[in-house]
Amino acid sequence: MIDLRSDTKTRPTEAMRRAMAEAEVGDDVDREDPTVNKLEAVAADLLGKEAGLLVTSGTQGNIVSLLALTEPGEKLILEQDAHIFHYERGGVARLAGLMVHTLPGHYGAMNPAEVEAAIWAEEIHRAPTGAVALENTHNRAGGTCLSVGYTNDICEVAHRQGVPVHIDGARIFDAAVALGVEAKELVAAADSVTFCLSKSLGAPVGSVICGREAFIARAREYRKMLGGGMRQAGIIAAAGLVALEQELPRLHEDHQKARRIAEVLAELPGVRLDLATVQTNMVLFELQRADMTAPQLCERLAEWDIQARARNEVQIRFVLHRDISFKDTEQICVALKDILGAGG
Ligand code: TLP
Repeated sequence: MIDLRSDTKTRPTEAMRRAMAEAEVGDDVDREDPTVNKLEAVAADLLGKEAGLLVTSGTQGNIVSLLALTEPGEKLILEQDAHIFHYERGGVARLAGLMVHTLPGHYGAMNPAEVEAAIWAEEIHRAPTGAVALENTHNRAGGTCLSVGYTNDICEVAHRQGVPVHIDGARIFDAAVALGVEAKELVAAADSVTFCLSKSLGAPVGSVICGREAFIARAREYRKMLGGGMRQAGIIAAAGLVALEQELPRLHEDHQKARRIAEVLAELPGVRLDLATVQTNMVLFELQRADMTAPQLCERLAEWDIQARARNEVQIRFVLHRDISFKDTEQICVALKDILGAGG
């Protein structure tokens, strides 16, 4: 099966499995796991931050970061389509006691002036703003990138009022590759960043939070509180190290595959696709046809051994990743032309 549902679907490579089997391990709760320590140092170095912290998932990375940056009762400013808002079980409200203030975005980017206005001045009636969170790449916008300049602008606006900025960088390296910059430039002005080993990087488990030493020390406590102290976690970290070494250099290939599919799709009848959103490894489009809904298209693709998932009756997201080859990509294009070529 060719699985377009998510880049979370990848299986670990042979090199990852070997590294996991051979990993030197220890008790990470006591910071005795050399492989975890190495991954955290490598990650921090890649992102230009003082320290790193391995966590179980992107969701845990975001909640731990926000717990460490904020106090209960404060406000979290988010783009209205943010993953934290839509897909993380409302953890920021339940676990961190944060009130969410969402703002509209353009390709996932909030207007800095609106962010500035949303950071309420200290006043007896107002909840203080605890943090602003950005998402790069932006999942629901179709994998779009936030530039260095934009990120710096938001951080400047927030920092001027003493508010920290967290970046949900689940796919930050995809943004870096697509923008032709170093990932550390994209997060330099932010206080914390989470990136995922288990998305486009293809590792089986794990995410890493990076930031200043003092922030990471606090985050480590919250990770423990949430049950994320994983003991001999070097088994997981070993695959993460391989991912950073071997998968980072090939992320651009996933972007080429997404582009190829998007260009084919955009020409087909009843497909609404904004090619400007196709910046990384995702293809987000709508099917506006009398003869077929988005879930029905997924059913037809299954007949070609292609798995895809509709977001609703009209919208579909394809995600390209290491387990989909260029040959598979051509097969996807053939299937799409066959299924959607006629009618409309
Ligand atoms: N996204 C997954 C699903 O949860 C929808 C996907 O298939 O794209 N931030 C962003 C931007 C994400 O895309 C995701 C996962 C997360 C955080 C959460 O990561 P996990 O799944 O590791 O908790």
